[in-house]
Amino acid sequence: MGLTGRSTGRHAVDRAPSVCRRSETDRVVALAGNPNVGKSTVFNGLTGMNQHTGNWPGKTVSIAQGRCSGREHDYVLVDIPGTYSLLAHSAEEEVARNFLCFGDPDAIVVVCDATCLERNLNLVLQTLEISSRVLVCVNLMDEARRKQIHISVKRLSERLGVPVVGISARKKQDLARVVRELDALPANNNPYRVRYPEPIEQAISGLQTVLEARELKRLNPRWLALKLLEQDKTLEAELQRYLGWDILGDAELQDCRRTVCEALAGQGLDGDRIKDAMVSSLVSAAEEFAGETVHCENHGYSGFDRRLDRILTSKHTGYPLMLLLLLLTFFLTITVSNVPSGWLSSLFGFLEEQLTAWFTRLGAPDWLHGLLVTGMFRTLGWVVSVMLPPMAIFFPLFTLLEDCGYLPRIAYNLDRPFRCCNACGKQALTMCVVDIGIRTAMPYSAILHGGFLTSGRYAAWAHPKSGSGF
Ligand SMILES: Nc1nc2c(ncn2[C@@H]2O[C@H](COP(=O)(O)OP(=O)(O)OP(=O)(O)O)[C@@H](O)[C@H]2O)c(=O)[nH]1
Ligand SMILES: [Mg+2]
Repeated sequence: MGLTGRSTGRHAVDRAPSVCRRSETDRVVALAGNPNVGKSTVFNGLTGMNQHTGNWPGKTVSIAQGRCSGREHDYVLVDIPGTYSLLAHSAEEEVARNFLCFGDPDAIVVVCDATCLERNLNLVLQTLEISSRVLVCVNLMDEARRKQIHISVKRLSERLGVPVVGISARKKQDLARVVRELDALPANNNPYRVRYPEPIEQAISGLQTVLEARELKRLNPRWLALKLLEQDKTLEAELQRYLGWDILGDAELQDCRRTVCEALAGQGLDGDRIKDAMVSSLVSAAEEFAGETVHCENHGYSGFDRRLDRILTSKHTGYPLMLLLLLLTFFLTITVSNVPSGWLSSLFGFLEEQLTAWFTRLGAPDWLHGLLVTGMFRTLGWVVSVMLPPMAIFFPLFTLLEDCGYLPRIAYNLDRPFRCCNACGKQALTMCVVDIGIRTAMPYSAILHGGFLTSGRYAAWAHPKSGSGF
C-alpha cells in the first residue's frame, strides 16, 4: 500500500475488464456515480450479491458484475468505481471512464446523491455526452427528506431529456422501480447537450464533420471531438485500442485538429484553458439545473459545513490545522497508548508469575515451563500489550475523523503535493494508515529480534528465571 509503483498511475488500473453475458439478449448496464452515493448498495440490492468495489488508492481498482432480471430483459449489472468526472484524474476514475466510454454498456445508470445533487449533475451531464441510454437514479432520498431538501424528479427528467427516478437504495420497492425504468428505457432519448463557449463549439463541429466519416463503433462523434480537443494522452491510448485503427495517425483528422487548436489558441484557449472552459460550462449547467429542481427548506443546513470548509481547506489555516490534528492523533496513538500498554504488560507479568508458581508446584520440567510460559505465553503477552492499545486508539480516532468528513479535506489539501509524485491526495490517507501500521508493528519486529527487551518498560518483562527471554 502507500506510494508504490503498483499503486500509482497506470499499474493500479485493471485493464480491459470483460463482461460475462450469458446470452446475446442480456443487456449490460453500468452503474456509475460519484463516490459514496450508493452504487454498490443498488448493485447488491439488485443482484443479491455482497460486493464492495475497492476504489481507494493503494489497491488495484476494478469493476464488479452481477445479474438481475426485469420483466422485459435480463441484465448484467456492472458496479464501477466512483468518479466525479469523466475527465479522469486518478486510476479509479480511469477505470470508470474506460468502462463507460469503451466498455460498450447497453445503458448507463447514473446514481446521484440527493443531498448534493448539483455536484452529481456534473457527471450526469458528461454521461449524456457519451450515451443516450441513460437512467438517472437520485438516491438517498430519505436523507434528503431528513435535511428538508425537496427534489422535483419530474422537472429534472424534463430538463435532462432522460428518465429520472428518486429512490432510497435500501428499500426493495425502490429498487424494483429502477428495474421497471430500465425495462422501459427508450432506445433513443434526446438528452440535453451542454453548450460550450462559441469557439469550442466551432472547433467541435469542425472535428465532428471529419469524424462522422470514420468508423467509430458506438462512440458519439461530438463527444469524441471534445476529447480530441482535450488532448488527454491516457484517453487517446484507450481510444486507439478500442477503435482498432490508428486515429492519431489519421493525417486528415490530425490536420483538422491542428487547425482548430490553432484557431482556439488564437482566441486565448490553449492547453488547460480548453479544459477549464469545458469544466466551467458543465458546472454552470449543473448549477442551473439544480437551481430549477432542488428546493431546500432549511437554507442554513450547509452553512456551517461551508464555513468549516473555508477554515479547514484554506491556504493559511488548512495545513497548520491538518498537521495539528494528525500530530494529536499520532501523539495519542504512540505516546498515550504507553499507559494501557504498561497496564497490560503488568497484568501479563503478574499472570506469568502465577503460571510459573503453578508449574513449580506441579513439579513440571523446565523445558515444558520454557515452552509454554516463557515461550508462548510471554510472546502472546508482549504482542497483545504492545500492539493492542495503539490499534484500539488509532482506528476509532481515524474512523471519527472519517465520519466527521475531515479525511476528504486532508485529501483535498494534499492533492497538489501528491500530484508531483504522480499520485493523488487520497493516497495520503493510505500512507497514514501504513505509517501507523509500521509504528505499531515496529516494536513487534523488534521483540522478534530481541533488541526491544532492553528498552523502557519492556525490560521489566525479562523473567527472573529465564534471564533475557528469547
Ligand atoms: N440512508 C441511506 N443510506 C444509503 C442509501 N444508499 C446507500 N446508503 C449508504 O451509503 C453508504 C455508501 O454506499 P455504497 O453503496 O458503498 O456507495 P458507493 O457509491 O458504492 O461508494 P464507492 O464505491 O466508494 O464509490 C453506505 O453506508 C450505504 O449504506 C440510502 O438510500 N439511504
Ligand atoms: Mg461501491
